[in-house]
Amino acid sequence: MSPQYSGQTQATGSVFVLGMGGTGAACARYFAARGVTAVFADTRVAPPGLAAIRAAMPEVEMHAGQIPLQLPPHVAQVVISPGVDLHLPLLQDAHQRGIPVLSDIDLFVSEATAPVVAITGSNGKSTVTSMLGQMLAAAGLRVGVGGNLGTPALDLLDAETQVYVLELSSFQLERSALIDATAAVLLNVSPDHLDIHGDMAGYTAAKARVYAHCKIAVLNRDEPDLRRLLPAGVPVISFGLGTPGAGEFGLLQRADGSWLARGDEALLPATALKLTGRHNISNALAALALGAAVGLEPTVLLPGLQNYRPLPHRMAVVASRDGLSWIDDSKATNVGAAVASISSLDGPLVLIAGGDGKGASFATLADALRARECVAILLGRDRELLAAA
Ligand code: UMA
Ligand code: ADP
Repeated sequence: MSPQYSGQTQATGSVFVLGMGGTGAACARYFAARGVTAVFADTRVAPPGLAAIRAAMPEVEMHAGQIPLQLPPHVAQVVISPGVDLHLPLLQDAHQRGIPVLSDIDLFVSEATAPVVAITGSNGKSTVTSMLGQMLAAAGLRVGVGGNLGTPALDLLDAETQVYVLELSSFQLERSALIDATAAVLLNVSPDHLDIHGDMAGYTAAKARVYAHCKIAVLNRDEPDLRRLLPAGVPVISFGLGTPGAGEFGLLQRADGSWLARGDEALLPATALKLTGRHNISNALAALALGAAVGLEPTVLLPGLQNYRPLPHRMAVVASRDGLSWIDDSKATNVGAAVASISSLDGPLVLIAGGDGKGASFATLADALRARECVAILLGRDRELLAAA
């Protein structure tokens, strides 16, 4: 069921908040500050946000362990966290009664007065979000950075902030109706979370919502299938690893190496980035394109880009000895991410991989390993499926 929106985000009755994790706790602080009464529910018996919700709203009505089948009569709005099941009877009830169901992201964008940059994709979201945040801060702007990255969006709201940079997951996008970001990007799409979204069509449709109401779309030229997801007539700034056309971001090949560039303007040698892998050059170009979409010249963004170091667990070199490197890329939690990282490394490889495949095929991972000298140590839930591939 898609979120319903009736034209208002400020409730006149109570709000029913589904989910008592980080998002639920941020909702409690948000509604408490605005004098709005709320009811909270979560299927978990001891949800992690319980204490924070009680601290913000000491007298609040809470349902931990089960979610009521129907809404109380005084409820005028439902706010739904990203991890909450969309098939709950309570949501059917809201739908039948015409009560709007919104996400915390909907509440956030309806109140944010500064430009919002919305970033999604199967891989590279956290990198591009934190990278752009650092670039904007180094350029002297007051910037709020969060969303799926960690700090719930509502906790970022601040009248002094000059630009917001939000990482959005497919779950947040699927539960949102109103996101009218100043600049939006869908970095890439490869299989992930298929256990929840059902199939690639459902997952891609959720991701594409980032563009639905955006003012400027940032588009990855290296994923031609994404172009069809853009709304008609939206202005586009593109990025990709090929030679850029006028106003586009890309790589220029010169006698002294590859340069990040806008059109024919060389900006920064690729070797100046403190990052490994071509996927990270793509991430840097995406961040520059998003910066341009909120009106910033690339040159003011370069100091922050050049000093950006990878987040923990993203191709982080843990140790190097005798020509061997130990690399922690444990945030490669889907096949596309693992393939990008593996492809960015030369030489013999010992791969330690495993966990939950979330319904995806491992075929492209097997393809990436087939041609090279590799030993794989497989563990976790889907180790047998990995071994078979
Ligand atoms: N859950 C229940 N019953 C409920 C509600 C939730 O079992 O009634 C479970 C969910 O299935 C989920 C977990 O509880 O596994 C957390 O759900 P939540 O909605 O309470 O999550 P929050 O604590 O609010 O955190 C969410 C994001 N988590 C998810 O989308 C699962 C956080 O992203 C995000 O940082 C936070 O909001 C602030 O915006 C985390 C994440 O793992 C990092 N995201 C996934 C990813 O990156 O792949 C999408
Ligand atoms: P996300 O927030 O989307 O999970 P991260 O920036 O945390 O993405 O990166 C997670 C992993 O995804 C990295 O360790 C790397 O393996 C891979 N990755 C990062 N950027 C890209 C990209 N642009 N394309 C493909 N894989 C990527």
